[in-house]
Amino acid sequence: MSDFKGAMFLAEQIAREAGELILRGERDRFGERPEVESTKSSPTDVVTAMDRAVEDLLRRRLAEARPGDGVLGEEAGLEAGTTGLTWVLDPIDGTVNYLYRIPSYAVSVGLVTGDPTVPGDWQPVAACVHQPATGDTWTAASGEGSWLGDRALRLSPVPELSQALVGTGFGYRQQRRTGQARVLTGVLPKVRDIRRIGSAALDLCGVATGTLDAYYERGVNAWDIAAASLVLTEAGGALCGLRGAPPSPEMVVASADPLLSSLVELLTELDADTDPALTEG
Ligand code: LIP
Repeated sequence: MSDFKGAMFLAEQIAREAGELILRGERDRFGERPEVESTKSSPTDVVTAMDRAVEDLLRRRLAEARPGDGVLGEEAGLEAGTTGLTWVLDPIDGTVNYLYRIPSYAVSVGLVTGDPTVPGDWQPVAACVHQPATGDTWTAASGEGSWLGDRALRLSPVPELSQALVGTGFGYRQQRRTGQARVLTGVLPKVRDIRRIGSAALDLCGVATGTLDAYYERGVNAWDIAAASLVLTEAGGALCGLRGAPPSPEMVVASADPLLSSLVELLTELDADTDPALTEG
Protein backbone atom coordinates (compact mmCIF):
# COMPACT_ATOMS: atom_id res chain seq x y z
CA MET A 1 0.00 0.00 0.00
CA SER A 2 1.29 3.50 -0.81
CA ASP A 3 2.12 5.89 2.05
CA PHE A 4 -0.66 8.20 0.91
CA LYS A 5 -3.22 5.41 0.97
CA GLY A 6 -2.07 4.45 4.46
CA ALA A 7 -2.52 8.09 5.52
CA MET A 8 -5.97 8.09 3.90
CA PHE A 9 -7.05 5.07 5.95
CA LEU A 10 -5.77 6.75 9.12
CA ALA A 11 -7.68 9.93 8.19
CA GLU A 12 -10.82 7.85 7.71
CA GLN A 13 -10.39 5.97 10.97
CA ILE A 14 -9.98 9.11 13.08
CA ALA A 15 -12.66 11.09 11.22
CA ARG A 16 -15.14 8.27 11.89
CA GLU A 17 -14.13 8.14 15.56
CA ALA A 18 -14.67 11.92 15.72
CA GLY A 19 -18.07 11.45 14.07
CA GLU A 20 -19.04 8.93 16.77
CA LEU A 21 -18.03 11.45 19.45
CA ILE A 22 -20.29 14.06 17.82
CA LEU A 23 -23.25 11.67 17.53
CA ARG A 24 -22.80 10.52 21.14
CA GLY A 25 -22.95 14.18 22.19
CA GLU A 26 -26.17 14.59 20.18
CA ARG A 27 -27.76 11.57 21.88
CA ASP A 28 -26.66 12.75 25.34
CA ARG A 29 -28.31 16.15 24.81
CA PHE A 30 -31.68 14.61 23.87
CA GLY A 31 -32.32 17.04 21.03
CA GLU A 32 -31.19 20.18 22.88
CA ARG A 33 -29.11 22.64 20.88
CA PRO A 34 -25.33 22.47 21.59
CA GLU A 35 -23.92 25.32 23.65
CA VAL A 36 -21.82 28.06 22.11
CA GLU A 37 -18.51 28.36 24.00
CA SER A 38 -17.09 31.44 22.31
CA THR A 39 -17.16 33.47 19.11
CA LYS A 40 -14.40 34.35 16.62
CA SER A 41 -14.57 36.86 13.74
CA SER A 42 -18.14 37.99 14.57
CA PRO A 43 -20.92 37.19 17.07
CA THR A 44 -22.30 34.60 14.60
CA ASP A 45 -18.92 32.87 14.03
CA VAL A 46 -19.28 30.39 16.87
CA VAL A 47 -17.16 27.73 18.53
CA THR A 48 -18.92 24.93 20.40
CA ALA A 49 -17.41 22.66 23.05
CA MET A 50 -17.69 19.88 20.46
CA ASP A 51 -15.48 21.76 17.93
CA ARG A 52 -12.75 21.78 20.59
CA ALA A 53 -13.34 18.21 21.80
CA VAL A 54 -13.20 16.85 18.24
CA GLU A 55 -10.03 18.74 17.38
CA ASP A 56 -8.41 17.51 20.63
CA LEU A 57 -9.34 13.93 19.77
CA LEU A 58 -7.96 14.21 16.22
CA ARG A 59 -4.72 15.77 17.51
CA ARG A 60 -4.29 13.03 20.12
CA ARG A 61 -4.80 10.26 17.58
CA LEU A 62 -2.39 11.87 15.11
CA ALA A 63 0.27 12.39 17.80
CA GLU A 64 0.01 8.66 18.64
CA ALA A 65 0.08 7.43 15.04
CA ARG A 66 2.31 9.99 13.27
CA PRO A 67 4.26 11.98 15.90
CA GLY A 68 6.57 13.74 13.39
CA ASP A 69 3.87 15.32 11.24
CA GLY A 70 2.72 18.91 11.75
CA VAL A 71 -0.91 19.74 12.54
CA LEU A 72 -2.93 22.82 11.56
CA GLY A 73 -6.41 22.89 13.06
CA GLU A 74 -9.17 25.47 12.85
CA GLU A 75 -9.48 25.82 16.61
CA ALA A 76 -5.94 25.37 17.99
CA GLY A 77 -3.76 26.63 15.13
CA LEU A 78 -0.43 25.31 13.83
CA GLU A 79 1.92 22.88 15.54
CA ALA A 80 4.96 22.48 13.27
CA GLY A 81 6.32 19.00 12.48
CA THR A 82 9.56 17.54 11.15
CA THR A 83 8.42 15.38 8.19
CA GLY A 84 7.36 18.10 5.73
CA LEU A 85 3.80 16.79 6.02
CA THR A 86 1.03 18.60 7.89
CA TRP A 87 -2.44 17.39 8.86
CA VAL A 88 -5.03 20.08 8.20
CA LEU A 89 -8.14 19.67 10.35
CA ASP A 90 -11.58 21.17 10.47
CA PRO A 91 -13.23 19.38 13.43
CA ILE A 92 -16.72 20.52 12.40
CA ASP A 93 -17.00 22.24 9.02
CA GLY A 94 -20.49 23.69 9.02
CA THR A 95 -20.58 24.63 12.69
CA VAL A 96 -23.77 26.69 12.31
CA ASN A 97 -25.54 23.67 10.80
CA TYR A 98 -24.26 21.57 13.71
CA LEU A 99 -25.58 24.19 16.14
CA TYR A 100 -29.05 24.05 14.55
CA ARG A 101 -28.93 20.25 14.11
CA ILE A 102 -29.04 20.53 10.32
CA PRO A 103 -27.19 17.41 9.03
CA SER A 104 -24.84 19.28 6.64
CA TYR A 105 -21.68 19.38 8.72
CA ALA A 106 -18.54 17.30 8.40
CA VAL A 107 -15.28 16.30 10.03
CA SER A 108 -12.49 17.18 7.59
CA VAL A 109 -9.04 15.56 7.86
CA GLY A 110 -6.44 16.25 5.17
CA LEU A 111 -2.70 15.62 4.90
CA VAL A 112 -0.71 18.12 2.83
CA THR A 113 2.84 18.71 1.66
CA GLY A 114 4.20 22.27 1.79
CA ASP A 115 3.10 25.13 4.01
CA PRO A 116 -0.67 25.09 4.57
CA THR A 117 -0.60 28.68 5.85
CA VAL A 118 0.54 29.96 2.43
CA PRO A 119 -2.02 29.75 -0.42
CA GLY A 120 -0.54 27.94 -3.43
CA ASP A 121 2.29 26.45 -1.35
CA TRP A 122 0.52 23.26 -0.25
CA GLN A 123 -0.78 20.14 -1.99
CA PRO A 124 -3.17 17.63 -0.40
CA VAL A 125 -2.01 14.01 -0.55
CA ALA A 126 -4.52 12.13 1.61
CA ALA A 127 -8.00 13.01 2.80
CA CYS A 128 -11.22 12.07 4.52
CA VAL A 129 -14.43 14.10 4.82
CA HIS A 130 -16.95 12.36 7.06
CA GLN A 131 -20.56 13.51 7.52
CA PRO A 132 -21.63 12.01 10.86
CA ALA A 133 -25.36 12.71 10.53
CA THR A 134 -25.67 10.72 7.27
CA GLY A 135 -22.70 8.37 7.60
CA ASP A 136 -21.36 9.51 4.22
CA THR A 137 -17.57 9.26 4.03
CA TRP A 138 -15.41 10.61 1.21
CA THR A 139 -11.78 9.53 0.98
CA ALA A 140 -8.94 10.32 -1.42
CA ALA A 141 -5.24 9.59 -1.88
CA SER A 142 -3.01 11.45 -4.30
CA GLY A 143 -2.67 9.59 -7.61
CA GLU A 144 -4.91 6.77 -6.38
CA GLY A 145 -8.44 8.14 -6.70
CA SER A 146 -11.31 9.29 -4.52
CA TRP A 147 -14.31 7.47 -3.16
CA LEU A 148 -17.70 7.97 -1.53
CA GLY A 149 -17.86 4.89 0.69
CA ASP A 150 -16.59 2.19 -1.64
CA ARG A 151 -17.79 3.90 -4.85
CA ALA A 152 -14.94 5.35 -6.93
CA LEU A 153 -15.73 8.92 -8.01
CA ARG A 154 -15.39 10.20 -11.56
CA LEU A 155 -16.88 13.55 -12.63
CA SER A 156 -19.57 13.42 -15.32
CA PRO A 157 -19.34 15.99 -18.17
CA VAL A 158 -20.30 19.39 -16.74
CA PRO A 159 -23.25 21.44 -18.06
CA GLU A 160 -22.92 24.96 -19.44
CA LEU A 161 -23.10 27.81 -16.93
CA SER A 162 -26.79 28.55 -17.53
CA GLN A 163 -27.64 24.94 -16.59
CA ALA A 164 -25.27 24.69 -13.63
CA LEU A 165 -26.30 24.20 -9.99
CA VAL A 166 -23.72 26.25 -8.12
CA GLY A 167 -22.87 26.05 -4.43
CA THR A 168 -21.51 29.03 -2.55
CA GLY A 169 -21.13 30.30 1.00
CA PHE A 170 -20.89 33.52 2.95
CA GLY A 171 -18.48 34.81 5.59
CA TYR A 172 -19.43 35.78 9.10
CA ARG A 173 -18.77 39.54 8.95
CA GLN A 174 -21.21 42.16 7.76
CA GLN A 175 -18.89 43.94 5.31
CA ARG A 176 -17.76 40.67 3.70
CA ARG A 177 -21.40 39.60 3.33
CA THR A 178 -22.35 42.88 1.66
CA GLY A 179 -19.72 42.19 -1.02
CA GLN A 180 -20.82 38.55 -1.35
CA ALA A 181 -24.46 39.62 -1.77
CA ARG A 182 -23.45 42.00 -4.60
CA VAL A 183 -21.57 39.20 -6.39
CA LEU A 184 -24.51 36.84 -5.89
CA THR A 185 -26.86 39.20 -7.72
CA GLY A 186 -24.52 38.94 -10.71
CA VAL A 187 -24.25 35.14 -10.58
CA LEU A 188 -27.85 34.13 -9.80
CA PRO A 189 -29.42 35.21 -13.13
CA LYS A 190 -26.68 33.38 -15.08
CA VAL A 191 -27.01 29.89 -13.54
CA ARG A 192 -29.65 27.19 -13.01
CA ASP A 193 -29.72 27.94 -9.30
CA ILE A 194 -27.65 28.52 -6.19
CA ARG A 195 -27.26 26.31 -3.12
CA ARG A 196 -25.91 27.47 0.26
CA ILE A 197 -25.24 24.17 1.99
CA GLY A 198 -23.17 25.68 4.83
CA SER A 199 -20.05 23.51 4.71
CA ALA A 200 -17.31 24.22 2.17
CA ALA A 201 -16.00 20.67 2.57
CA LEU A 202 -19.41 19.21 1.70
CA ASP A 203 -19.78 21.67 -1.20
CA LEU A 204 -16.52 20.42 -2.74
CA CYS A 205 -17.44 16.78 -2.09
CA GLY A 206 -20.81 17.59 -3.69
CA VAL A 207 -19.07 18.73 -6.88
CA ALA A 208 -16.96 15.55 -6.81
CA THR A 209 -20.09 13.42 -6.38
CA GLY A 210 -22.29 15.32 -8.87
CA THR A 211 -24.82 16.77 -6.41
CA LEU A 212 -23.48 20.22 -7.37
CA ASP A 213 -21.95 21.26 -10.70
CA ALA A 214 -19.68 23.97 -9.34
CA TYR A 215 -18.78 25.90 -6.19
CA TYR A 216 -17.26 29.27 -5.43
CA GLU A 217 -16.64 31.13 -2.21
CA ARG A 218 -14.56 33.98 -0.89
CA GLY A 219 -13.11 33.72 2.62
CA VAL A 220 -12.55 29.98 3.05
CA ASN A 221 -9.43 28.77 4.83
CA ALA A 222 -7.11 25.84 4.20
CA TRP A 223 -8.86 23.74 6.87
CA ASP A 224 -12.23 24.16 5.09
CA ILE A 225 -10.91 22.84 1.77
CA ALA A 226 -7.70 20.80 2.28
CA ALA A 227 -9.31 17.35 2.43
CA ALA A 228 -12.25 17.95 0.08
CA SER A 229 -10.10 19.55 -2.61
CA LEU A 230 -8.26 16.22 -3.01
CA VAL A 231 -11.58 14.35 -3.20
CA LEU A 232 -12.50 16.66 -6.08
CA THR A 233 -9.21 16.66 -7.99
CA GLU A 234 -8.88 12.87 -7.74
CA ALA A 235 -12.40 12.62 -9.23
CA GLY A 236 -11.22 14.69 -12.22
CA GLY A 237 -12.25 18.18 -11.07
CA ALA A 238 -10.15 21.28 -10.45
CA LEU A 239 -9.94 24.29 -8.12
CA CYS A 240 -8.47 27.72 -8.71
CA GLY A 241 -8.66 31.38 -7.76
CA LEU A 242 -9.25 34.28 -10.13
CA ARG A 243 -6.69 36.01 -12.43
CA GLY A 244 -4.40 32.95 -12.42
CA ALA A 245 -4.21 32.81 -8.62
CA PRO A 246 -4.29 29.54 -6.68
CA PRO A 247 -7.30 28.76 -4.48
CA SER A 248 -6.99 31.02 -1.43
CA PRO A 249 -9.12 32.93 1.09
CA GLU A 250 -9.53 35.55 -1.66
CA MET A 251 -11.43 33.10 -3.85
CA VAL A 252 -11.94 29.40 -4.43
CA VAL A 253 -13.71 28.26 -7.60
CA ALA A 254 -14.25 24.54 -8.20
CA SER A 255 -15.69 22.45 -11.04
CA ALA A 256 -14.28 21.11 -14.31
CA ASP A 257 -13.79 22.79 -17.67
CA PRO A 258 -15.47 24.30 -19.59
CA LEU A 259 -17.82 25.25 -16.71
CA LEU A 260 -14.91 26.15 -14.41
CA SER A 261 -13.54 28.68 -16.95
CA SER A 262 -17.00 30.21 -17.54
CA LEU A 263 -17.56 30.68 -13.82
CA VAL A 264 -14.05 32.11 -13.33
CA GLU A 265 -14.73 34.58 -16.18
CA LEU A 266 -18.04 35.67 -14.66
CA LEU A 267 -16.59 36.06 -11.14
CA THR A 268 -13.65 38.03 -12.54
CA GLU A 269 -16.05 40.40 -14.37
CA LEU A 270 -17.86 40.83 -11.06
CA ASP A 271 -14.57 41.55 -9.20
CA ALA A 272 -15.59 38.84 -6.77
CA ASP A 273 -12.07 38.69 -5.29
CA THR A 274 -11.33 42.39 -4.97
CA ASP A 275 -14.06 44.08 -2.95
CA PRO A 276 -12.83 46.26 -0.08
CA ALA A 277 -13.59 43.53 2.46
CA LEU A 278 -10.65 41.54 1.08
CA THR A 279 -9.10 40.71 4.42
CA GLU A 280 -12.31 40.05 6.34
CA GLY A 281 -13.25 36.49 7.30
C1 LIP B 1 -17.76 27.54 7.31
C2 LIP B 1 -17.86 26.97 5.92
C3 LIP B 1 -19.11 27.56 5.29
C4 LIP B 1 -18.62 28.90 4.88
C5 LIP B 1 -18.25 29.71 6.09
C6 LIP B 1 -17.33 28.97 7.05
P1 LIP B 1 -17.01 26.59 9.69
O1 LIP B 1 -16.79 26.85 8.11
O2 LIP B 1 -17.53 25.80 5.57
O3 LIP B 1 -19.62 26.90 4.16
O4 LIP B 1 -19.56 29.56 4.09
O5 LIP B 1 -17.63 30.87 5.63
O6 LIP B 1 -15.99 29.01 6.66
O7 LIP B 1 -16.90 27.93 10.36
O8 LIP B 1 -18.35 25.99 9.88
O9 LIP B 1 -15.91 25.64 10.05
